[in-house]
Amino acid sequence: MDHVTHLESLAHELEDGLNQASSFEDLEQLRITYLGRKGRLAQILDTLPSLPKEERPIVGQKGNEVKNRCNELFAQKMQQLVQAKEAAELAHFDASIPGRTPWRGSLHPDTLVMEEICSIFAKLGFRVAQGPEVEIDHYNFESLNMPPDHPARDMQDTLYITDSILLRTHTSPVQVRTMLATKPPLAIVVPGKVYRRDSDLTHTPMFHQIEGLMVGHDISMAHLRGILTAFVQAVFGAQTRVRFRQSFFPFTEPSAEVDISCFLCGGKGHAHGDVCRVCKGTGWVEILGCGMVDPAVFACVGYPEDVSGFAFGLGVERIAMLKYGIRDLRMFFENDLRFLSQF
Ligand code: 2NL
Repeated sequence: MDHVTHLESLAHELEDGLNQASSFEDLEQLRITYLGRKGRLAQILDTLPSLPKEERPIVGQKGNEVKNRCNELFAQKMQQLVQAKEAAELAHFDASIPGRTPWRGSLHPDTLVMEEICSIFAKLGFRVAQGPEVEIDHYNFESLNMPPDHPARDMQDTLYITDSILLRTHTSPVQVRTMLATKPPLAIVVPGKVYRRDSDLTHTPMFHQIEGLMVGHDISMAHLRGILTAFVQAVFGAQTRVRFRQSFFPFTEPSAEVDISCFLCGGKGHAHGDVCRVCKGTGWVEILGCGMVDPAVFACVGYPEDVSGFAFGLGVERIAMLKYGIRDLRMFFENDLRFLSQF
């Protein structure tokens, strides 16, 4: 057989071989056999120098043709095998299997309660104000009718940074700052962290408070009662009743503590024959402290004598414990995801 016929039959043999091939390994074997450095094509072309001079270009040209044809056949087969592999993988892929649900974050109960309460007061016309947690003695105590020798200062164990700089013990200094910067009338709520030198089962050195302040002409205790009633009914339901008990705070006169009718037993004091666990049988639950702003506070911020106003303060953790039935205050500060992810 002459070289040209030999080369032509090479391509046909490769085609037959490729038709039999079923894997990438088969393909590689064929490539080595036909196109490798010592493969069948190379073997034929290696004899080129020994051919008569006039045959060399013809055989050389044929050799190139066959080489190109073989490369084409390999490329085709390669594409077929890749497609077959992808099809086989797709046959195992079940698009109906549900995906893994990503882990989602959730808001801390303190955050939820502060956001809910602030949005209720926003609808009642209050603005939200915030201020520093590191305060000066003057804004935290003096301006609030508690001079250095005032016995009320002992009521709060304070965390001092220097003689006159401290961690705020309530959010009231933010109201003082707001009054110094704003003329009356004014209505604000102030949510935030507060600090006390106190740590046991029911007290933590840091906790959260929301205070409210409304100042204007002829603001009375009736406005206070109306606003607080709207507020507790928004949080605990429209059937909730409020009761004022006389109390004392250095910065308000008169002062009161506010109870709401128990949201669990509806004020009956018992449920299913048992003493109600929320109100302990009294039918009432203490919710916040409040009062009419003492004129000494207005004097301190330079407000005119003819304004009046009310203020109130509540503990956020206390409200969250009542609202979500949380029994242990320590849960709020342990950052246990089993607790936090429930909200
Ligand atoms: C409570 C009681 C209260 C205030 C806070 C206040 C603020 C200014 C002026 C007058 Cl600037 N009062 N705040 C008034 C009464 C009660 O908090 O038991 N909080 C947990």
